[in-house]
Amino acid sequence: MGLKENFLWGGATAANQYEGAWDVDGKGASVSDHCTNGSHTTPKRVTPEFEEGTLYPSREATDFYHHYKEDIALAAEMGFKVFRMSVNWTRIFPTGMEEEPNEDGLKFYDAVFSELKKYGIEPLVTISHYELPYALVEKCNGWYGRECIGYFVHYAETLYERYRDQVKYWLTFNEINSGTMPMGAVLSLGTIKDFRGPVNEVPDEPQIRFQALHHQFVASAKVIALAHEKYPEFKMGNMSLFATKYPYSCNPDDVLECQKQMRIMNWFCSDVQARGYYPSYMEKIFREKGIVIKKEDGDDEILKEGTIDFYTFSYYMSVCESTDPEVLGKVGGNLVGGVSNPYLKASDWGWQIDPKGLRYTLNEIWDRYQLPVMVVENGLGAKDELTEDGKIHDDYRIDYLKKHIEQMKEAVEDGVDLMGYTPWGWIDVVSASTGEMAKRYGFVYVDKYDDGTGDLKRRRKDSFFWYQRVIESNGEKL
Ligand code: BGP
Repeated sequence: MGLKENFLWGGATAANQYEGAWDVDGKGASVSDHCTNGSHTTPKRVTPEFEEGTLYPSREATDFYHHYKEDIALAAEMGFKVFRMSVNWTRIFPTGMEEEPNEDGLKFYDAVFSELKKYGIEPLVTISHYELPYALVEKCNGWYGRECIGYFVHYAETLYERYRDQVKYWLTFNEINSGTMPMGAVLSLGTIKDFRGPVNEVPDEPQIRFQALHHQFVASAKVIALAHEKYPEFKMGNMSLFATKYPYSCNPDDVLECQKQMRIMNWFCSDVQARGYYPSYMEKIFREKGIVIKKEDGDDEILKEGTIDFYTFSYYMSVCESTDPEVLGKVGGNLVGGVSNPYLKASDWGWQIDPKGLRYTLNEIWDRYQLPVMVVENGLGAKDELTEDGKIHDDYRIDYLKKHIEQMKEAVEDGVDLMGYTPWGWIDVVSASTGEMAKRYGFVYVDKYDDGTGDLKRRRKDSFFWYQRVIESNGEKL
């Protein structure tokens, strides 16, 4: 059977981690621009004012802004059919609140899309990927403020009108469900008014986060409904961070706990976005957490009208859930909580590698929604070494991706309607969780380092040539 003939092979990036040029041609500051660098052991910090002498890695990132032609040529050389990117909200509306868009910002994406077209590469655009205007944090505590909905709709409409002939595939919010976790308050929801400090010390405020998420659901549904009404050629997707969970043991208590955590973390947001209403299981969970969602008249209708056409997600790892205090005390989890799985190995950043989990997840998603699915992020963040002759032998990355593609193919055999695959950070970008450059995912190496040095030269890693062959053979030659 194999993958579809028109399978969308490509790679993924986000403006805040890739573009740089943070204050060029009228761009305003986003939440990411206010984040310092960190590492696996030292969390990055948010600073409301910019500190003299501190490194803010998103500012230059790996400078797609000035390298887009070269980078798109590299993507084309690998045979990309699709190019996942995001638009930097503050390049179009520097504070998020302007009436008129910044023409220079719009022109940049005109140029990017026409370059992609030159090579027959389809853009896949995330409208909001951790790039909330910082001015909206100050004005209304980010997405906690209902007025964000209006600003976002105006922004999305501006993009639709301008790029209607260039862009067909859109995702509304990157990893919208990261707002269910405390750390989602920073990059995803921007509910950090007056907060300063390490990102892992951001206060855990479920009432605020889930209210902010409600505003994102309404905003997402509004722009999806608008697209369906005015731009019927558009295909609109969600984007969820899928952190697959297994019960740590077959103790029914663990199984039930796992089901609950799967619902809160992995299903809740996409249930709303795919089905058009809040799932009934959340009522009890909200009660337990003392959360009351304030809805306005008409919100329920909006959610119903704005459901997605296809389902996308990021997949890096899985984790286990346990109720046993002894296990909980002994076995640490990873970024997404839980406890680690004794059958799996982890990356240097503690993310547990689980290719079969991808097959399992694809099947679960397909069974639940019966919508076309796309894996829009996956990959191994690892330290790469440059050899003396400027090569990067990243066989560990090839091994990771190969095993995940194998499992995607199994899922297709299982009957999943899989549209495409865009591994994360196909070219090295700044890490979202730590702000590091050392955590690299790319097929293309960028000479840029954690102290801010580097001349931004691009180099093809071994995985570059491997992926080129994978695409050429439509996934047959792994
Ligand atoms: C996802 C984000 C991306 C990306 C990726 C890898 O959560 O959508 O923006 O960065 O994870 O994470 P990290 O960069 O922290 O390794």
